[in-house]
Amino acid sequence: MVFKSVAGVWTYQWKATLGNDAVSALTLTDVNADGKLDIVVGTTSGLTSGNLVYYKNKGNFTFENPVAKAAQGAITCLGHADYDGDGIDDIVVGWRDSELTWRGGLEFWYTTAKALPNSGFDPTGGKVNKWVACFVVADFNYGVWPKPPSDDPVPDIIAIIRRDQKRGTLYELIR
Ligand SMILES: [Ca+2]
Ligand SMILES: [Ca+2]
Ligand SMILES: [Ca+2]
Repeated sequence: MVFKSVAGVWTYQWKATLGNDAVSALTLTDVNADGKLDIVVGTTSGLTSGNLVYYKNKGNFTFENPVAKAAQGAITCLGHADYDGDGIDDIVVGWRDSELTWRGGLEFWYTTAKALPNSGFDPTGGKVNKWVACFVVADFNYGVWPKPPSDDPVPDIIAIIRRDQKRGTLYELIR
C-alpha cells in the first residue's frame, strides 16, 4: 500500500495484492532511470522459491502492472546500488533455500536495460552459498583522512549468512 502525506495526514493512494506470493522484502529504487522511484518486492512463493516483482512508477502515486521474474529461492532481503557504474542502481538480492539445506546466496540484478532482468549474477563466485539473512549496502573502505581518495566511492556489502539453526557467518564484500 502506498500512502501520501497530505497536510500532515496519511492518505491512502494505491495498493497491490499478489495472488500466490507472500512479500518478504522490499526496496525502492529507480529501475528505469526516469527520476521516479519504483517499487521492487521480493517474495516467498513456496518452501524453496520466490520471485522478484517490479512495479514501475507512473507518477501521481500509481504504478504499472507488475513484472515478475523467478529468483533462485525465497527472497530474504533487498537493497540497491550501482555496481556496473552506468549511473543506474542495480538490485541486490539475498535469497534462501529451505531449512533442510540452508542453501542460499547473494545476487546483483543489473538494471542496465532499464528493466527488470531475467536473472541475477553472483558477485561472490559461489563463496556465499548459504541462507542470506540480511545485508547492508554502504561504502566501508572510502577513507576521508587525511583527505578523500580521488576515486568515486564504490558501495560495498556486509551480509549475515545463516549456516544452520544456530551458526552464522558475516561476510564483507569490498571493492
Ligand atoms: Ca522509475
Ligand atoms: Ca547499474
Ligand atoms: Ca568501497
